Amino acid sequence: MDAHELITRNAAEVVTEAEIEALADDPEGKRAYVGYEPSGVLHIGHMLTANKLIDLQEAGFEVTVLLADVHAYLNDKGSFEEIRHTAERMRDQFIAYGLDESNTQFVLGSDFQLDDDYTLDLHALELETTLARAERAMAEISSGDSVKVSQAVYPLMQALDIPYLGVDLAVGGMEQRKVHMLARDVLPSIDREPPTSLHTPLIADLGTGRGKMSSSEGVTISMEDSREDIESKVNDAYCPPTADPEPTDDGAERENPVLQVFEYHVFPRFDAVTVERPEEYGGNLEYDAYDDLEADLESGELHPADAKGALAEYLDRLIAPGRQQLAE
Ligand code: IYR
Repeated sequence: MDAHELITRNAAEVVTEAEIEALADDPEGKRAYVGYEPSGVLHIGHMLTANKLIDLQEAGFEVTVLLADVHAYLNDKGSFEEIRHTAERMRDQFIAYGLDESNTQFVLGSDFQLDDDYTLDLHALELETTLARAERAMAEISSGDSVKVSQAVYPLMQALDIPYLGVDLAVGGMEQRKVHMLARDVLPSIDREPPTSLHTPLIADLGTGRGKMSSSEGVTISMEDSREDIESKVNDAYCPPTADPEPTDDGAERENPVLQVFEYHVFPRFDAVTVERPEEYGGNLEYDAYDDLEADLESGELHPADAKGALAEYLDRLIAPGRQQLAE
């Protein structure tokens, strides 16, 4: 797979395509980053952007993981001391998950976001941004209903992190896109380049196929899950046997989260996937590519129960090192 393919595979969007092509032409030593509000234990949402960081490392990039302790504090996630403690646990989880340790720099937000220069630049961005724009940027990130001043500061700090960390590429889930668009608009006002960004897709809730999988609601997978937990969550997952999933009562679209987890979590990390089946049901199936598995599920060649059995097995393999690390 060439650098451009590694960078863009499974991305929901890149901004802009031309800027990504320039990075792909000479990826060696370029730096990409993702910021995470510390939560201690990795869940499947973290794993999705981490898979992209692993792709980028394979393409020649260096990677920064920002443990965004000040952002978590601004987003009302607990006392600063608690957040700092969980940030430390998170680092080891990312390494256990498969980020290349020799090529990953972990940075705490509070290591640079409280410096004088950063603070003055932040105030300059505050002068350039309306409250309405900051609020819009946070629509899919903020916790809590009422808008606090802290939530207007948050996206401006996230924008400023990009030049302060000296990164060439900002990576995040689609819920981060409005912050990155804000960054493109406001950073030139303080003589900084508009950043290039890449966004990963949102995965539907495992149980229902609706909305997005999240750690706070619905069913998710985390590094704390035992093999039995994974088996039971995957077994209960929504997985219609054909390409035409049942509509919801409100007519909203439903995704097939079992297929999405195969596509975004399993195939990027394994060269081939084996679905075990007893001989009387046709024996094992081997897949080198996600599309073939999807086609077989949709044609009925692959039964949802067999697909789920394989999914639990591969998810368990991805999670086992992190689970082990948590037990130490
Ligand atoms: N907004 C992210 C956390 C975050 C991301 C980046 I990229 C930053 O520079 C700072 C914070 C979240 O929702 O988890």
